[in-house]
Amino acid sequence: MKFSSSLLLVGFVLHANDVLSAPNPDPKAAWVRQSRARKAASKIGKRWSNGTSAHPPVTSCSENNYTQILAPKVNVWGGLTDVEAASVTQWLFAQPEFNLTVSDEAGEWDNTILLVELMHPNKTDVLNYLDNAGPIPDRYAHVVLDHRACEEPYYEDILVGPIEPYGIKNGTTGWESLQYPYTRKTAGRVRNLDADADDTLYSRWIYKISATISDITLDLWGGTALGLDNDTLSIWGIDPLWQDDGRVVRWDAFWSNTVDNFDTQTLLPLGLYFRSDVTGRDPSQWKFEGWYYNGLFYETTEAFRSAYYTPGFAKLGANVEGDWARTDQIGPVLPLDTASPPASITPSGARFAVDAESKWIQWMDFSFFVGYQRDTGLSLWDIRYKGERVLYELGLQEALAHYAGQDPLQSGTAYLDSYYGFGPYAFELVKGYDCPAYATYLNTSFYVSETTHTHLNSLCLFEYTADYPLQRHSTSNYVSVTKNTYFTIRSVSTVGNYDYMFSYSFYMDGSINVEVRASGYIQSAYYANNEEYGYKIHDNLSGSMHDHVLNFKADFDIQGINNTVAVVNQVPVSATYPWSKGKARNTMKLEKSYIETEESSRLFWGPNSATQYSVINKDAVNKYGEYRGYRISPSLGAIHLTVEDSSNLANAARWANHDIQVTKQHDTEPRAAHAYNNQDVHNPPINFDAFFNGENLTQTDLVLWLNLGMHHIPHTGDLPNTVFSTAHAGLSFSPLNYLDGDPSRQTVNQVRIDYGGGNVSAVETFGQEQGSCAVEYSPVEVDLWGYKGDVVVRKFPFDPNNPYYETDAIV
Ligand SMILES: *[C@@H]1O[C@H](CO)[C@@H](O)[C@H](O)[C@H]1NC(C)=O
Ligand SMILES: *[C@@H]1O[C@H](CO)[C@@H](O)[C@H](O)[C@H]1NC(C)=O
Ligand SMILES: *[C@@H]1O[C@H](CO)[C@@H](O)[C@H](O)[C@H]1NC(C)=O
Ligand SMILES: *[C@@H]1O[C@H](CO)[C@@H](O)[C@H](O)[C@H]1NC(C)=O
Ligand SMILES: *[C@@H]1O[C@H](CO)[C@@H](O)[C@H](O)[C@H]1NC(C)=O
Ligand SMILES: *[C@@H]1O[C@H](CO)[C@@H](O)[C@H](O)[C@H]1NC(C)=O
Ligand SMILES: *[C@@H]1O[C@H](CO)[C@@H](O)[C@H](O)[C@H]1NC(C)=O
Ligand SMILES: *[C@@H]1O[C@H](CO)[C@@H](O)[C@H](O)[C@H]1NC(C)=O
Ligand SMILES: *[C@@H]1O[C@H](CO)[C@@H](O)[C@H](O)[C@H]1NC(C)=O
Ligand SMILES: *[C@@H]1O[C@H](CO)[C@@H](O)[C@H](O)[C@H]1NC(C)=O
Ligand SMILES: *[C@@H]1O[C@H](CO)[C@@H](O)[C@H](O)[C@H]1NC(C)=O
Ligand SMILES: [Cu+2]
Repeated sequence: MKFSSSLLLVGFVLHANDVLSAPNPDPKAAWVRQSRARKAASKIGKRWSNGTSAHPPVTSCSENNYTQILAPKVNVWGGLTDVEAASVTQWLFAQPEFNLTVSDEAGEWDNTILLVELMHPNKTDVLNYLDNAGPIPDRYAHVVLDHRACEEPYYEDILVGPIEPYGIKNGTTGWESLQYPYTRKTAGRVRNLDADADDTLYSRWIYKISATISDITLDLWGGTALGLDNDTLSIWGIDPLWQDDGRVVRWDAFWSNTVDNFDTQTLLPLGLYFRSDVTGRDPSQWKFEGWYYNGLFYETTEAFRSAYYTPGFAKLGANVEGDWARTDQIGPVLPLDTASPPASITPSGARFAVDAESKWIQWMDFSFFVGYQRDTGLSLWDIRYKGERVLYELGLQEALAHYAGQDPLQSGTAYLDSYYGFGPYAFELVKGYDCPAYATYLNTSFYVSETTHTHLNSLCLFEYTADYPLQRHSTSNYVSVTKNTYFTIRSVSTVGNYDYMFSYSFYMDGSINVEVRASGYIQSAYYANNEEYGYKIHDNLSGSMHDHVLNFKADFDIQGINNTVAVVNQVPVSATYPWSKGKARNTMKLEKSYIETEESSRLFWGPNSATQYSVINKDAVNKYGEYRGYRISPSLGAIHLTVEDSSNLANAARWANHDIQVTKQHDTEPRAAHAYNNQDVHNPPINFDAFFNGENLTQTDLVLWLNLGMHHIPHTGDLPNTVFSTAHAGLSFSPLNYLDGDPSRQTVNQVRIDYGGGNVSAVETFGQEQGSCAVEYSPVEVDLWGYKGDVVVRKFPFDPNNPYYETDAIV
């Protein structure tokens, strides 16, 4: 027999509408039915709980069945349906002015579609829909075209729509250049520096250069990089390309190839670099501009060659793959390590409700919608606490990894990862490893090359009980303790060598945490001369220093849209008081102020954590007259970029140099960065600086732009992979005078034990049910052989019935 508490819940679907407003059917009744069902389940469970009787094998302890629910409103951030995406794609191909070629058949001189996804509607329209029963905002597709059938290739952002239900209707649908979300008003176009990257760059440029020194590469490393099957070396370089003085300049470097399936290449730099001016699309106009090796720059190949063959020339050793670079188990097995470690279970099944179709989630007193985009991946919308909106939007904007080094490759590297996109690389999560085995998983989708790829099980939802209580107190006659159970939604994006884990967690005390962790392979540097930029971490390897800075948008709406940022500073003072008889006392006090305008709204966390920032509403006071608000503080360490006025980035990441920045909300400023900011760093589509134009920030709709990250100086412990335990950062949003007391007192998952004289007189468990299930631990519940990778559905021609499996990689 296989019983399941949550199985008993199957059959009723809660309408959130009902929960939130409509009286019929009675929402309470629904929850009562649910709780009866749970009670029944736990009774059945108790039959098996004494552990002595034989019980059938069950898996109910890891049951992940959530309560099915219907979202109160359409998820206006949820993405296009397959039919919508297919009809927009078909419509685009029917417009002669775009001159489009199907991606699979396109070369470097053809126009293609890069993106078709749902355009987020304007906040005003959404609030009218959510709060005032206004109409659902019109749906538009955000389309990115890659115009390459021209001398000066460019990306173009356009809007297509409105999209009628079930797709496009000829005649009513049109397109327009998308400009309003960008600070640069140039017809929604950004130049494309990578149009020739696929074939021309390598076959006609890079391999020709490496061929000129293949004698040297063979002598130094016993290999070549010529674009042949027997290559044992690879060549790649800086990102973004140098864009100074109207020129486009690359620095490339040689790397050893991996020798097996492990993704070790970023650990295998060889220390030889070359510079090319690749301005324009005509390779005959490109210029080779020199070699750099072991601290010396050679302007010509002849100069390098003649130095190389001069007696006494120092030939540096290679970085060579070995077990040190592979992630598999290595070394003696630790004591008892082959035994199974502790695992968490959910004795009453999942305690949350999900509309899997609309991606609307309810846990305890929280609810939110899930959004998903190519550039930035997971985002959360309309986050409500106790029925009231706290955040309109919360999500990643951009992630920067800024390197430094004496060599041009490290010095020139400053990845802006939304260029690659967090959506396309949010791969399937590994059950029981990335998230608890009992977690609930949702799929995410993104558009690529006339298909929609679905990452199966790429979002996980779960409750977890922390290893420490939320509250406790002991006295001589009682002890009171509360469990710290929280709810998390998580995704992991592997953008190239790095794996970013994003977790949004909700707590019983009303707080919301944002956490980022980084793992995967570091991008390392060749050791020579890099002592001031990292540690020597292997034979010829330097752990190249870099800053990870990740920008998040937090559009708070505390008790309405009109809010103010309060600053409370704790300062040391020398003060006299009426009772101190004229004698000054060295003590401390609070300095309270508000952020007045955008002239003073780019802020840092204060030294000694002595500055409290909060978003408050001056028109909403609690019963003691204090402004209700949410406090914003780092929970795991939050940093900004060390580099000032980066030579690599210029205006492309002006968001990175502060910790917390506040602007007035505008539909024209929905994002801190554009995915193609790295294509034109001096004049990017979105220059964050332009958001700051002195606007008044008193009791108006505010957006906070918050940076998370780490100063990463890799050490030997980053080999083979960086570990999530140290590469992490977090922010906490917690209620500040928001309620009249601590909301966690509402949970029944606490206990009070009265005792005295060695005896317990009462154990108060507040009506908790002892959820029970038979624990017969059997890892078959997590079927790791069920891991699949991505599902792809072709959009042009639309072929919804023949999905296939294919997972893209990124180099
Ligand atoms: C354990 O539970 C079984 C089934 O309910 C019952 O028959 C048995 O008496 C119980 N044993 C003890 C020691 O309580
Ligand atoms: C979860 O519930 C669904 C019905 O909503 C049911 O079909 C399914 O078998 C349940 N899954 C498990 C693992 O109990
Ligand atoms: C359309 O694109 C093709 C390449 O796909 C190009 O050869 C042709 O010149 C383009 N036509 C126009 C009108 O730009
Ligand atoms: C959204 O707001 C922008 C800026 O005000 C405006 O240009 C645009 O037309 C709006 N979009 C819709 C669909 O109303
Ligand atoms: C719209 O027009 C295109 C040609 O311009 C045609 O191929 C397509 O079938 C039409 N679609 C509908 C829904 O009428
Ligand atoms: C690689 O292959 C090419 C031709 O296929 C051959 O000429 C060359 O010698 C080979 N290189 C090495 C290092 O084996
Ligand atoms: C590179 O590593 C080799 C050992 O693999 C060592 O002999 C050599 O000295 C190293 N070179 C440098 C510059 O550290
Ligand atoms: C995820 O996609 C798979 C394959 O299309 C589907 O079977 C599954 O039901 C989806 N999961 C959810 C939660 O929608
Ligand atoms: C917000 O404040 C502005 C003035 O700054 C006011 O015009 C507007 O009505 C307020 N909105 C709400 C929803 O209170
Ligand atoms: C900002 O607006 C508020 C309310 O409208 C006003 O009291 C305050 O003086 C303004 N601040 C500045 C710096 O203009
Ligand atoms: C505690 O219990 C013991 C017996 O179990 C009894 O002798 C003693 O008096 C009790 N003490 C108090 C303070 O009730
Ligand atoms: Cu790092």
